[in-house]
Amino acid sequence: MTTAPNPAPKHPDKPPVVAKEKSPAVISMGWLHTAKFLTTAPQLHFLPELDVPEIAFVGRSNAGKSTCINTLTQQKQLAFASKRPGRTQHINLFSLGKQGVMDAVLTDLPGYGYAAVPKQDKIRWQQVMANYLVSRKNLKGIVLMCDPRHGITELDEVLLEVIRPRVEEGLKFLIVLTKADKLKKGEAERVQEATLKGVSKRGAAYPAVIVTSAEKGDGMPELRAEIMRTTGVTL
Ligand SMILES: Nc1nc2c(ncn2[C@@H]2O[C@H](COP(=O)(O)OP(=O)(O)OP(=O)(O)O)[C@@H](O)[C@H]2O)c(=O)[nH]1
Ligand SMILES: [Mg+2]
Repeated sequence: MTTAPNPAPKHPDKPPVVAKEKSPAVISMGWLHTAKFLTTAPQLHFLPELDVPEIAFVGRSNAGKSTCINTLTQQKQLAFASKRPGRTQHINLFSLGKQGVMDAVLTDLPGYGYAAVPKQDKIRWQQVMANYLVSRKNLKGIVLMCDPRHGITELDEVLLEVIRPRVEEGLKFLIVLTKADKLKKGEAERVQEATLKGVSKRGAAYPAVIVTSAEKGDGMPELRAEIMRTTGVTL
């Protein structure tokens, strides 16, 4: 009896599929993409008390806070951004978490230093912000956003003093230089170094300074990973 030769296998053995480890940049990008509007309030005492870590974005008006939140989360209109300074006038919270389970919150705060705002409003906003930064219990990190063409301004220094006690107690503090696409080549590194030197001279806890561009995406993977690390969320 003759036996037919074995037919060639239709699917020659493939190497086993080894699941690739996802990098912190990829994991944090997916996580931040889950951001949803949670609530808005004119003052701290109207906000719900939460027990998940919160990261606040602060800085001068027009520095690029709302735009940065949209870029980090890859959502075009989550936070209201505008050419007109003074666009954000409330404390806005955005929840993060997979499968609808909130595990952290991002906060977009009104900017300070906008000249065209009446003095009374300016004082009120500054008090709202200072009160939030000093008293919000679940606040785990502050991201100070600065336009590198202005650097750290006097008003930013006032903010540094307001948050100093909390930073000394262990609150994470990051400086983000925005709009890097508006700088000439090499200038970003120079401003980054000068900012670091300036801040550490003032005795603030040594912060990381990240250079970003919402236009080009520079620095976003680094900032996403840093935010996720600060919240302590692991996926
Ligand atoms: N070229 C460039 N423009 C940017 C970048 N980030 C923000 N902008 C622009 O800067 C302007 C202000 O941005 P916003 O995000 O509204 O600034 P904000 O800090 O939230 O301002 P307030 O809400 O007033 O405190 C807008 O016209 C943005 O398009 C960036 O990385 N590159
Ligand atoms: Mg804004």
